[in-house]
Amino acid sequence: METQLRALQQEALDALEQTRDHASLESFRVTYLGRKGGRLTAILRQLGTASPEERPRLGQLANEIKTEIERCFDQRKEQFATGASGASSPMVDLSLPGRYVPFGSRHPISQVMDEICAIFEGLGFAVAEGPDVETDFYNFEALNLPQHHPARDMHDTFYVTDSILLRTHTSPMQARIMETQDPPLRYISPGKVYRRDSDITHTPMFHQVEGFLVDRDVSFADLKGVLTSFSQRMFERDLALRFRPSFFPFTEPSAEVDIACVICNGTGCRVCKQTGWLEILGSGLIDPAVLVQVGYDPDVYSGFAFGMGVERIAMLKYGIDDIRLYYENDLRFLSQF
Ligand code: 2U9
Repeated sequence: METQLRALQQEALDALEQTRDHASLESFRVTYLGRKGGRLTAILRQLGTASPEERPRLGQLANEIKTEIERCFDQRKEQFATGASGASSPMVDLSLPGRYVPFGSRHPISQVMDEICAIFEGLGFAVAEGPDVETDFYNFEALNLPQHHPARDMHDTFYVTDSILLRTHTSPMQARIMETQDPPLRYISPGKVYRRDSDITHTPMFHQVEGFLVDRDVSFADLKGVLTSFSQRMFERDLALRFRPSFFPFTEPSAEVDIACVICNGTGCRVCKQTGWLEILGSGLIDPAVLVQVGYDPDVYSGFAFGMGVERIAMLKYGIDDIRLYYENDLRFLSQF
């Protein structure tokens, strides 16, 4: 039996040398060390047939051999785990292509909002974000929209209490800045705004970037220069701009700004409804009543302000025709940006 044990030890250690991967190592374990039907277990079972004088010595030898095979087995396993087996192991095949790791990207609205902010920062504007939950005072009163003013109806406001609401535009932040700082000031406020409205062109929450500049001798020409510069950078071409008279309670005079249609370049198509123009933002010179509200002397200071919907700008830039696509979390849409 001793000869048998020593032969098995040699055979097992040779076989271990031949293992090349985890699969062949496992098959080695089953063949030599397995509890049921393993070669060593089979010899140990025969111990009972040895003479009582021989049995302790053979038992000890068998245990030593088992421990040695197990030690070499563990060592081999460790070599495979660290890739140090020495053999040309198929464990690490450097020619295999890498595994695909799915990665996300910023939402198209966030991307366009960042782009708008970067353009205005390049024109010297600072960025200030404010709270989504506002007071009636900063959202309406400070912006020349007193209680019962008919223009409040345009905003379809979500009220939290009688005097607390979800902001309907980002201008309240600008009123807060004007109230606490002295001109010259140049700020933009990006962020979420809320209105009770939902259809193909409106969602109850959307994003705006609004901006203002206050200094001495600010004129409509300054507003035109800044917005022309912004539009040409945003739409990456030398576009024509059109300023159409309009009305906002916080600006006087007010103008809506159109760009030459980015699809047909002004000749008329389905997107611009044959007009050749696309509305991109609202603007105007800050109403003297707003300047007085925040403590500025309107005879010394003047300013301009503008506001745009980010969803609309992104729709025009990328040719998106339904605002709801932004908020359906459909990866087939989102992964295109
Ligand atoms: C202060 C004073 C005046 C901000 C302005 C607009 C014109 C405007 C809309 C465009 C589409 C909002 O996203 S939209 O629905 N905004 O047309 N916003 S002037 O005027 C201000 C802001 C702050 C203190």
